[in-house]
Amino acid sequence: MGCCSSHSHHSDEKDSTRTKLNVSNMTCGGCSSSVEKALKNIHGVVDASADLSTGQVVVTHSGEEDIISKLVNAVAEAGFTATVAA
Ligand SMILES: [Cu+2]
Repeated sequence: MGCCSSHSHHSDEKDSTRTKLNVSNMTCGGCSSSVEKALKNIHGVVDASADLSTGQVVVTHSGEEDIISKLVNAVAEAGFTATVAA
């Protein structure tokens, strides 16, 4: 016990994953901020950053299995269509 001096983890950050979503019909800053807001409301989402020019949203989130469908559903509820980018 207590032998791991090199073992300093910063809680959640290590487990976070990034997923890129392609979101259709975001046409202005209002659209991208509603999408970001919808995503950030999901438990497990750390950050969401939408880029209007590419239509892509980069989401930083925890590694839960079902979170991807939560992301897609939240975007749908905000009135947009999201697909997971390759
Ligand atoms: Cu808009």
